[in-house]
Amino acid sequence: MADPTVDGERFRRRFDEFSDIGATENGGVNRPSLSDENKAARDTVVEWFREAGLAVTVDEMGNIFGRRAGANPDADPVLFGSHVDSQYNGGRYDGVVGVLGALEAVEALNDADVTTDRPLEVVAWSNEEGVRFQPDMLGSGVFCDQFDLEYAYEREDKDGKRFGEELERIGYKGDAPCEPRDLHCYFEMHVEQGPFLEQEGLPVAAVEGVFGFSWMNVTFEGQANHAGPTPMDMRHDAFVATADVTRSVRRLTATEGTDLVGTVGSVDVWPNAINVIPETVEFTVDFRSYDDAVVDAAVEQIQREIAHAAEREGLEYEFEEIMRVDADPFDQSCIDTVVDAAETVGCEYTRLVSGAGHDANYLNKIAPTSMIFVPSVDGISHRESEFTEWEDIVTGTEVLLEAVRSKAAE
Ligand code: HGY
Ligand code: MN
Ligand code: MN
Repeated sequence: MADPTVDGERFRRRFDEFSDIGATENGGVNRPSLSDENKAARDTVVEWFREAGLAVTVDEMGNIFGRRAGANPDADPVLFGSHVDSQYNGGRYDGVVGVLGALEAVEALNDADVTTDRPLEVVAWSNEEGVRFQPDMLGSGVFCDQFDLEYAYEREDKDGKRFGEELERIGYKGDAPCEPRDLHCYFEMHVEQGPFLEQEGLPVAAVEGVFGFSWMNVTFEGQANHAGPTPMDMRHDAFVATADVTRSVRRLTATEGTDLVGTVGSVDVWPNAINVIPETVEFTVDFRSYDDAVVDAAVEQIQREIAHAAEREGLEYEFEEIMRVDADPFDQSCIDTVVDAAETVGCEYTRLVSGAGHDANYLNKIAPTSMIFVPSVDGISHRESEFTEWEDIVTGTEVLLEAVRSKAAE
């Protein structure tokens, strides 16, 4: 029996075909969660999973599983995958490399006619990005008991469309229960989305954990008025307060000795007119650190800054923390398995912690978990120009295949 080998050309043909779904003219993709483009991507995943002989199941959150029988049908499966929803005008690699890489690993086993002891399951999680429906990692979050199904179904996008209705509309509100079940372990291959692997000139990282993070929604309510005759001391300008808070976010991240990162990424101004003082501004704050106490302190501090900014400008405000996920180290034996797999493959590697959130954050709460990173050129992600060298993706897939085989033999 031949040793299973990754077929980089087959994988690349698939990846290029997949990149055409929801392609943007600047080389990215626009496949936000539960959009028609996301449905087309899902349909392709289901078709390719079936072609690879996998038994496909869709659960209540639209998570797509493809199961490959093992010699020991009752053994807890090895689960591996990622997500295929994208940012608005995002990159082609984020998430997709992990789903199609997992499929390629299965195809390599099929070609070599290898039956693993444990069953294998490949997965494409719903709503990982959290840009259309917050919070992110919603599909894996319900699967790992971090959110209940009703809460998820009620999440609304900016047009007031509900997650549950949109899931039904695209035909992916499955019957399988979306709840924790026994898994032997979980692996996720993903682009690093940062600069370190490229700076080190390395093709692979064993991921030792993921930053914890908080997502917050803030609304300032001031008073629209004429930009001309309204004296400055009579103004209640919601955008000036927003700018103050944004500066505070940046100042907090400059605090000595922490790895805190902070972003004000989404800002909606009303009425958003050149000659009208902004009345309402709704914006988001995203804080992350590998130390939960640092995120807690930042969330506390920014709430004080929001209250002060509102008071200075004479505004009302609303504050909601829409999501909080704790930093967690991954399972040491899964990390070691990734390291051993890299050594078996014969590639250089390092160890990293992820600043980006992943479905693995939540899987790590119900099963031993680790991740495999491959480099992001110029550290770019969440941008159409996101790029990873194909040979690095092939190397990462070879490491994934080895790690999965090793755990499936336990
Ligand atoms: O926000 C994140 O880190 C991920 O892209 N959902
Ligand atoms: Mn991702
Ligand atoms: Mn992402």
